[in-house]
Amino acid sequence: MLVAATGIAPAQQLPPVTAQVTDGTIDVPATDAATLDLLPPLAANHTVYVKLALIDKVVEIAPGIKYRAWTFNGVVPGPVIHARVGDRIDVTLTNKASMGHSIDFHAALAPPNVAYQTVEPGKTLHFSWVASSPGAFLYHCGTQPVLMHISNGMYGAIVVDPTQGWGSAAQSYVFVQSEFYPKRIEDTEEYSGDMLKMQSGVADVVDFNGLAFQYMKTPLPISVGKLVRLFVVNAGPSHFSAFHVVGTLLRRSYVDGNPANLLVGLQTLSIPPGGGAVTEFTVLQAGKYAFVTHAFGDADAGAMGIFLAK
Ligand SMILES: [Cu+2]
Repeated sequence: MLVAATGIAPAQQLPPVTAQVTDGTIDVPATDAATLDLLPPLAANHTVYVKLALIDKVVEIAPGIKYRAWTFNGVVPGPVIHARVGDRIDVTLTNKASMGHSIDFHAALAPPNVAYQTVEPGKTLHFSWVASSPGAFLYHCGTQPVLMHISNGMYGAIVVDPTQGWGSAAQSYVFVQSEFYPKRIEDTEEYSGDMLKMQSGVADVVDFNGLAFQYMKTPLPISVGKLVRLFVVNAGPSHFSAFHVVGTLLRRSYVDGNPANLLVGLQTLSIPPGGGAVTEFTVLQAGKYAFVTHAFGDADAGAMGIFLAK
């Protein structure tokens, strides 16, 4: 595939996107929540098979807070998808949940009413598209009300590598920032989403990768003097991320993850809801380096973690 200096393949090279809906559901292997901060390996044959089951699932969103989530494959965020420019993304979305859902890929050029149509329970949608632009992108459920479907856990990251790759890094991590608006369900220990809170935008829980404070409890290892690369996507639904690593500068950042969108020497990286970025840094001494959204109300609500440099 021919690619311009922007890293983007010309749209006229892309095949049209069609979709098929069939009756019945398929079995999809469960996703291990421990894999949600890592890039999976690339597909060997330039076709990435993405099989996602829509599942209602109770997940922990903050220590002790059990939330009745709507999920892609039983995890929040959904599985990390990894492709490179030119790869075909072959999507099968099978609905085992109690209501209709859909999937909207920010990395794709596709007619939304075709590819992002709502799939009713007991049905399966199939479509494919070709990744034409490198970056760190959001995917999410686009069924109305989108505010509620995103707030309830229906989002994930897709990373599209540029044709020349990202270059070597000692560590790479994927972060999806998001907010939750929980309300206790009467006579239970569980929570569900509160639409009024979602509309007000005052979140009780803000997190990286679906669980508030998880990387405070389990710091992520990095190596002194070696490049660290982060793929950061902001699912929102409503809060900006002011991504910041305490004790270093972000040496290079790519807005939405396209290397043509280079920013250097940032203290804080702004990532809008529905946006993404790739950012790189190095630390020069061993220690504990916190990462936060510098919107500190949100850090206080759980969007903070630790890199442990050795
Ligand atoms: Cu949904």
